[in-house]
Amino acid sequence: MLNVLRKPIISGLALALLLPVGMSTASAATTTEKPSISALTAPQLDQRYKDSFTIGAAVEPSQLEGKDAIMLKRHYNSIVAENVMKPINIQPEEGKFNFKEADKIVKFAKENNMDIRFHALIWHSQVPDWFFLDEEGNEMVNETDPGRREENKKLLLERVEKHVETIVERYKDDVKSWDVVNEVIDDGGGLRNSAWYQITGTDFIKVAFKTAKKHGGEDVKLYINDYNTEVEPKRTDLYNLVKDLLDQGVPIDGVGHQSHIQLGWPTLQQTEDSINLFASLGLDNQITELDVSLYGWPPKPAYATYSDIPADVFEAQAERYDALFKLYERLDDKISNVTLWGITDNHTWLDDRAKQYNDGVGKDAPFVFDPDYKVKPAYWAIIDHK
Ligand code: 9MR
Repeated sequence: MLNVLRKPIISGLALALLLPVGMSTASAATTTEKPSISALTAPQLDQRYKDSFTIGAAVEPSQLEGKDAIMLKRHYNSIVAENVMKPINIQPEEGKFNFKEADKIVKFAKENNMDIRFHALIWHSQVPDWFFLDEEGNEMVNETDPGRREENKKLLLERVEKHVETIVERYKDDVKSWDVVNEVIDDGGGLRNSAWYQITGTDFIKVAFKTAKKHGGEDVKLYINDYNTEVEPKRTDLYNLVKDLLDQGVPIDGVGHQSHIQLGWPTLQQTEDSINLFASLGLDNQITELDVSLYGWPPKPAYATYSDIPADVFEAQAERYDALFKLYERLDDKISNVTLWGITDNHTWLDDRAKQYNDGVGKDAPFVFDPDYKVKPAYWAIIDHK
């Protein structure tokens, strides 16, 4: 690793392609004479933003010890499970709840005074098949008889109720914010044509929110969570859905913007407009899964290893983080939490994505801490910015 990042020699075209619209290559080239110090003792990120919002990290239970645990205690005052609270892990078989791994995260958070986000009660992915099988074991989505379809719908909604009730009753005193439904809007527009939707229409969403509020009480904050909430047609479709549900009395408290973003996409203006749009409905906003990928879409070509990533790319990422956190801070009356989808660059789902598109070879680096637990230029950008 570089100890001191010096003014990079920038290939104009390469960098221009990576930068957010409106960001000049000249501004990205500013020297950041900031040392790559240990993140384990660097100034605390969560304290930097304590007057604005909490700062979270997504974790696996295996990350609750060693250096990752030190990082969590030092820089983050909120936590979310990257996987272990999803339906397939919590209720793999009907009626057989498995809270072992989820409990580890809750225990760690409580011992360290961290807020907990629950991710996610209902999702179309990482959900066991049994939810969608009828009493005879047939797939409900294939049922054509109207009477049986009604029965199936009733059964699935009962299952939603039981799943949500059991989990919320267990964690309601510990978990503040809940992703009640995740990714219900289709990328191309409209509702995602998931099994949940095919069998119940939008009733699964209504039942999930109502059940969570009924058992969680007024203090729990309930979110509808999705990615690409900044861009059309998703943003408008999510807005229309949320508005419609609110008009029907469905207890939604906020929108979770996953924010799996890139150096140059989406624009800051799109991000700001989206937060303001949902705030105009009286809702809170949370940035729930932030990572700033070094790549566009698809993520190729990718750097093979971390040390192949050029310094100017880290500088461009720092510019991006700087602009983003300035925006979040300016809108902090509308944003209560910013969660990064990982702790350091040594563990990110984006590596799998980079590998998938580059014949098994590829490394991404989306966070503000490097794989060796040192701070990156992006860290200095958001800890220091004026
Ligand atoms: O980071 C998660 C990864 O470990 C899992 O394999 C993947 C399974 O789909 O889910 C990832 O987290 C996703 C999150 O739950 C919802 N939004 C998108 C996230 C990245 O794929």
